[in-house]
Amino acid sequence: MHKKLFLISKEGFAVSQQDATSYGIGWKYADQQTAMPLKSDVYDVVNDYPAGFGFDIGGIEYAHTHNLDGVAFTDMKTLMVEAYKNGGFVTVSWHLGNPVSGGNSWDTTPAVSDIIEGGAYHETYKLWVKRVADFFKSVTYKNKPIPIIFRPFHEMNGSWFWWGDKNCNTIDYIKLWRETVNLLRDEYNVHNVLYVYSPNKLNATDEYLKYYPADAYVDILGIDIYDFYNTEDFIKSVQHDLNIVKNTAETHNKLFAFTETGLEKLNTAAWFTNTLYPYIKDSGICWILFWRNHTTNHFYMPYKKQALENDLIEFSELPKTLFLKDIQKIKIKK
Ligand code: BMA
Repeated sequence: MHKKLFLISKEGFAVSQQDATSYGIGWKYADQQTAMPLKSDVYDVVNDYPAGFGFDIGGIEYAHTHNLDGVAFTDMKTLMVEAYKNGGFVTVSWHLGNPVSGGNSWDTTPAVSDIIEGGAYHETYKLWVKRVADFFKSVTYKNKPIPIIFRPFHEMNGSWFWWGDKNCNTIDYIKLWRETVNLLRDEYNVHNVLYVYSPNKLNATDEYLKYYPADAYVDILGIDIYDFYNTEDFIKSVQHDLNIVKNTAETHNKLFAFTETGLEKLNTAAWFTNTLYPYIKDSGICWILFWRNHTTNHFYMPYKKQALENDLIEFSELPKTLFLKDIQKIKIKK
């Protein structure tokens, strides 16, 4: 998978979406067919699937049957395998609950120091990681676990999650990351994962590597930047931050990606072709992930008859945008 991502980055970038086949505006997978052709808002507009498929495993830690957004883990598994067997790739975020308070990811009760080694909730956390491990190992195609691009504890430089900046100290954050990787890899034998480090948009005083767990624990560098209805500010951040990520990736010999982005409700004309494309086309990212299409108040990709439908079609025809059919052509020479 690493090699394929590298080859992708030489041709352009893989256009990806969170929950692209899980649900969209006015439909959900659970009511659809079980194999390709699967429904997808992106497919309805551009006649092709995204190249990358994002999923979130929040809820798996409690052994829930559905994730925090109502997607059944059994369905998620099917959709991950469908994505992979058709030449796409799978990224996974984890909006996990707060192990100390029992609240959600946005419950900022301090918890990181309690779940790392020596903490009162360490055993609970180990069980949580075991559940993640069991899930990752169970997503198989031809009897082999498929590659998973895992992006845990994201946006740690913000303070909205319990693992974020003001809610834990950097040393503990790094310990948590390393222990998580060690548990997955060495204790629970998970070997189908690439790990992505992805801070949120950098503020003036933020240092990209402040929470970096070290090269041995990270495979790919990333950044999350949303457009909060401020085109100028968004473009500035995209240029500035992607440049830092690129330089850092070069020094550390890593691939890098634009791990989350979007403009909620897509109400800026020509957002894909004008606001976004010019600033990412030569950035060197291997993929870009747009967030989910939940409702008409919370969506990030055009659907049929949405105002930016034609803009997404134009975007898909630009030289660097790669959808599923484009990356199917990229073959790894053995
Ligand atoms: C956030 C929002 C939430 C969602 C979470 C995890 O950005 O979309 O509604 O629950 O991601 O997918």
